[in-house]
Amino acid sequence: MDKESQISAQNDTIGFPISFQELREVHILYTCAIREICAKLENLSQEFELYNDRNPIQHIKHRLKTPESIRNKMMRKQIPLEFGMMQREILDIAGVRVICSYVEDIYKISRLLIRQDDISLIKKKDYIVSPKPNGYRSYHITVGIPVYLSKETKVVPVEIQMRTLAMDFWASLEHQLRYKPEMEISDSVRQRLTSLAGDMFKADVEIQQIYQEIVYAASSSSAHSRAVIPLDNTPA
Ligand code: 0O2
Repeated sequence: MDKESQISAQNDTIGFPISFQELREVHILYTCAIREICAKLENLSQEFELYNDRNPIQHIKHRLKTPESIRNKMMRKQIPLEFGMMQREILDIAGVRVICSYVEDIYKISRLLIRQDDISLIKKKDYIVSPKPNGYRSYHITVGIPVYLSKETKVVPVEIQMRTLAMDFWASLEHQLRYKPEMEISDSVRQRLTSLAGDMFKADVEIQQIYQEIVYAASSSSAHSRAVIPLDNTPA
């Protein structure tokens, strides 16, 4: 399918009138915003690596929310199915997922990102400090980032989900299980999943402590003279 028919096919599933031109503009705008955020995250990660001899970001994924998923969310939240309402109310059309090595890296990287002059914090949900009842843990921030076009500048929202490898392992598999329509998840399986999320968080805490002990031992020995950027877990 060529790009033009792909966009018109998506248009059929969005559920409200939107011109081909508008759809293309949205696509370009949100894609640019994702690119800007990814570049900023990669820059921060590289600088961090220079001073700490390790990469705080394991990998970065991104996606544009599908028209079907946008429509479902608008219907679920009883948002009128209009183009303007979509732009105003749906703040996760552009999504970036950042998988970090340690819990402390999540807070460090998010703080460094938010304090950049052209970034505005729109909202923050800390599911690490306050996990969801099912055990889901992740740090979500929605930021506004300017996209400079030839005739105007638009501030575009991007939802950034930050997690450790363990949190991502759990969330990815739980998401797969939840969306298998042929499978009914029993209460006991739900409880096992929730308990597993807790165990994985314990592993996150333990591995971070091991890391900190190793760094502390290395920095107090005279052989290790490089300065290590101090880290803390204070949420942004
Ligand atoms: P997809 O396909 O990931 O885009 P809000 O936007 O804040 O008004 P919302 O969307 O409920 O309301 O926000 P929230 O709670 O921050 O969750 C948004 C996203 O977090 C979800 O996107 C998931 O990616 C992830 N998430 C939240 N809770 C869970 C969970 O219990 N398990 C898993 N695996 N992921 C979760 P979407 O909208 O589901 O879709």
